[in-house]
Amino acid sequence: MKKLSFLLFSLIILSACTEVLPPEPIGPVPSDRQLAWHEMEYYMFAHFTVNTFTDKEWGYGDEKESVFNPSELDCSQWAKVAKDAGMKGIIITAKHHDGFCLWPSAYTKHSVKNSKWAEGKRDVLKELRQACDDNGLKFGVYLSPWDRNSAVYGTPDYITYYRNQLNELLTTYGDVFEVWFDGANGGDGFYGGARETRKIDNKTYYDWPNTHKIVRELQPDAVMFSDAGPDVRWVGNESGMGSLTNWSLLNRDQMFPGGNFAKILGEGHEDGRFWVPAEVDVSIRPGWFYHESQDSLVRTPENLMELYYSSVGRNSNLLLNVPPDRRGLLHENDVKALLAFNELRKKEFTTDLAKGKKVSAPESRGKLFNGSNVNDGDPETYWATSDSKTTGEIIIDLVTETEVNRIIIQEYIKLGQRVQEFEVSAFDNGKWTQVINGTTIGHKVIRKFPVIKTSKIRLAVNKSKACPVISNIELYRAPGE
Ligand code: FUL
Repeated sequence: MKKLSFLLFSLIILSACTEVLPPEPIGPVPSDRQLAWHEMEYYMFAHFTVNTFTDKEWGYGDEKESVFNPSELDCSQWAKVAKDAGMKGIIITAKHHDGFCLWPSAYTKHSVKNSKWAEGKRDVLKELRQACDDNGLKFGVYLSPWDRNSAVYGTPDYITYYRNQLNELLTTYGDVFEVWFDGANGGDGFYGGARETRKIDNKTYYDWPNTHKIVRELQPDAVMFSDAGPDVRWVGNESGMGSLTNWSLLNRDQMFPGGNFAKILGEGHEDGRFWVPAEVDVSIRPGWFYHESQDSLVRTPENLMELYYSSVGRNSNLLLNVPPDRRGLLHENDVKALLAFNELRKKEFTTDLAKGKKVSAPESRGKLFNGSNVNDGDPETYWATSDSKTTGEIIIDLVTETEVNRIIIQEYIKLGQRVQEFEVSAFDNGKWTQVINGTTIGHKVIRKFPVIKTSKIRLAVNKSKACPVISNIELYRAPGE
């Protein structure tokens, strides 16, 4: 009898302790550099090279350096626009497939140093770095692995060349937040005058693991992007569409840049062994580079808003390309669209209706993890259930009948991505009516629904890999229906 009561007593103490302990992480979790990247959400891609002047998308590699000659290049204009548009950084095509370098690389003649622009004395990267610093933006680089100018492309010497350039970029221009490795690889090109087709084996030629080591060593805080990570993955399309089901997890060890993985990349792997979230790269114009003929084809602010929902709203970051024109400026039409989109975005999310409202959760993991953590504005606090539960619900009491048509939900991803199915319901005429349902959440989902008038909103997690851990819920009444 004594033994039994001791056992019971120990059990009670144990369960009381686990009630107050945070949940254990489940599966892979983001690194600090990835967490910082998740926070960025929306930033600019700047495609700029000889193509801007030759009106091409893919330069052959035989372009004369003299064609690169912007008349009014002003990186501070790019950075000011990016900042005013609500973006957090700029990634520049330091070298695209044509091999022309926007910085005076010591390893090639094919760069700004031999252009007509300022008699070869200026450096786009240096100026952009400064402009980013002046405007509180982060700075990132795209360095095309495929180089249609290089005579040694396709041989082992090219890998040394590529790494030398990477080294230059990562040691000369200060902190880099993202290094972008493009998957387009091999084909025909100038190749130092050979003018031929060179095929490489995507899987082995670049010896990526050793290139990745260079980035880790020189810029430990930078994330690396490619079709297959290692830190950030391509979303599998260039049309701005994140996947509704989107795991930030990937079995990246079975993949490589330039492989045929587009279908997998949208959803990721539910059982993925690595944290490799998706980035949506898309252009504000039909092309990646500036073409005068596309001045009238710039996306509208409304269309950009749709892109925002289908990227940031689907647990992805949005890398929006805004190509500088032949003057070396962002074109007036693009600037207008970007700034108007920012205004739309502000109107869409003006007043968080959940803020300050009473939140109840029938299932909570003790006081530290109760429902009020989801609308306290603190991303470090969260609602969680006890470990024995993989479902749970949380109710926001809006007090009076309130119009709502948008919801933002965030998981506390430091403990892994968990939710597999959820639904949002509104209290209406004495009963709950489903408003939306969904699968994954992750860093963030933003969902639209037709305006409802309700006094209570409920988030129910119906399926989760382990106890649900929700850090934030916001509700809005956006203009329109
Ligand atoms: C692709 C490239 O071939 C395009 O030119 C562009 O740079 C895009 C972002 O990636 O793979």
